[in-house]
Amino acid sequence: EYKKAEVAERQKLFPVEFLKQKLYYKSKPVSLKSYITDASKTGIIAEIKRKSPSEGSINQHISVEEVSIGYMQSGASALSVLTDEPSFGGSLKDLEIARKFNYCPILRKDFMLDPYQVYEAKAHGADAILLIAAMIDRTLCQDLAALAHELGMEVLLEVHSQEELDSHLGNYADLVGINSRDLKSFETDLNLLASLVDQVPEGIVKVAESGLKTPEDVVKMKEIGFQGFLIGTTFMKSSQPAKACQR
Ligand code: IGP
Repeated sequence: EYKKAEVAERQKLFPVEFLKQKLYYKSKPVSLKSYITDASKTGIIAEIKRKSPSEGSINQHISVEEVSIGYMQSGASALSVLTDEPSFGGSLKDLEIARKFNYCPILRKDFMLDPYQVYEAKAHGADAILLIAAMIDRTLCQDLAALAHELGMEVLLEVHSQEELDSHLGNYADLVGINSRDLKSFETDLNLLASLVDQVPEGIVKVAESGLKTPEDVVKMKEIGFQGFLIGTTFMKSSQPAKACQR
């Protein structure tokens, strides 16, 4: 996997000790969980995503500053910023810009497999990290989550099947996201969200991820028990992502 090499490279250039000196490393994070469950808010986590393996180019020439502020003005509860460059065209710089201009929870969206990335997330202003059950085993998941908590961040655990839920769910996840997109075929299936939502224990914040296209989709997911709604492509495809979010 390219991720490991990429992480090792950055770690050589910017050791953890360097990250710890950064401004945002010391700042107090905001709680994704509490913003998502705040009944006066929409529960929408609006994503900054320039391109993706399934869509190719989505919206390459955006200004993160403009789009992120627009999302917040349109009523999003939180932001998700992709920091993976090869597949999604994102960067830690994007994360830092989103942070600089917004006081809201920000999720670092990347393939996390090394503690170094957790330090990076914090140092560049993230309030929460994503951990993907399909990518890492439960032990690593727990270790990365423990470090995230130590640094004051929350953890969104992403699952795509009953098996992943059974193998990875523990008390270390602050929120559970069910991804409707099959990471192999890239197909999204909202029925999967409906079939899995009841399997997530009561009391855990549930986030519907991927493939949400219309306001009706969001209403439907809310009705079946989701509190958070992670939306990228639908917003980013629009020439004015914030306007799309407003609907
Ligand atoms: C957003 P969509 O269909 O609205 O663009 O999906 C988000 O769920 C998706 O980007 C995503 C993702 C991921 C990306 C979910 N899990 C893991 C990269 C890695």
